[in-house]
Amino acid sequence: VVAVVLGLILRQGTSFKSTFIDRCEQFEGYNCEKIWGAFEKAYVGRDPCEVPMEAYDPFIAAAHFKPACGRMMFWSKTKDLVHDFTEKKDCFLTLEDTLLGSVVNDLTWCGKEGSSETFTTGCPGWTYCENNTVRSFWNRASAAFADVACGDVTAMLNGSITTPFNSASIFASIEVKRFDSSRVKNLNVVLVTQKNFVTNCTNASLKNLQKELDAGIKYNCKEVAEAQIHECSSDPQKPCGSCW
Ligand code: ZNA
Repeated sequence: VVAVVLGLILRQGTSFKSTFIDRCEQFEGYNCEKIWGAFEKAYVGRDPCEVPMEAYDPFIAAAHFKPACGRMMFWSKTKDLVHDFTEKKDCFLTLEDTLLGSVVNDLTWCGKEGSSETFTTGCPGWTYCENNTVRSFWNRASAAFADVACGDVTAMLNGSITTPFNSASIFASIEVKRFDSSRVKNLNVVLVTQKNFVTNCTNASLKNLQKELDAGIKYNCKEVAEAQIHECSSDPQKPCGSCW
């Protein structure tokens, strides 16, 4: 009994790291122990509300990746739909499909002052404090993903809300601002609509999106029914370019 309890305690302490390493090893050509070390340095031993996004710079440098021009997919308020689509159809890559985002997707983690451990409970929530461990990670990883965006870039936005382009979102506050016209040719917005959708491509927030874009980046918006996206992702016969 003692051994089992001890085992459980030890396993709890190492499970975050082993999940990180296992996910990292799905990608070829990276030193996952080194990437873990760089990641951990960002927050271990720190107040979990005082982790600025720059703390993850060494992780970003260690997990450098090659952009997939023309296939990069951004999203805001469409998390489940977009990942269902990218999982089933090998057309686009979201941040969560790359090493950068996949190692901690859907996880919570933080450190504590005076401790060298990684905790997965008792961490500050997304809005509890601005510079929290998890939020700063996504700010930094999103910035890195947007920095290398190239060719035609796609963004799946939610047409069932009144402000699909919300200035408080990471997509608006970080990613769009980093698209550089020397690399990005077009931004193609896929505005996902449901039955009683409240928004279309003439939406005021989408006007702001166009204003925010670096001069020289062309803009396109298309309303696409959510059902059409589901149909397309579940039909292996349909080629990438035919979904919208
Ligand atoms: N995979 C993630 O958990 C994640 C990914 C979290 C945050 C950002 N991202 C990047 S940024 C992603 O690759 C997209 O390209 C970008 C989407 O960020 P967004 O524009 O801020 O979109 P969103 O739908 O508002 O938020 C994205 C995700 O952030 C959500 O699904 C949540 O996991 C998290 N989040 C955002 N706001 C809150 C929140 N979680 C808890 N409370 C919140 N208020």
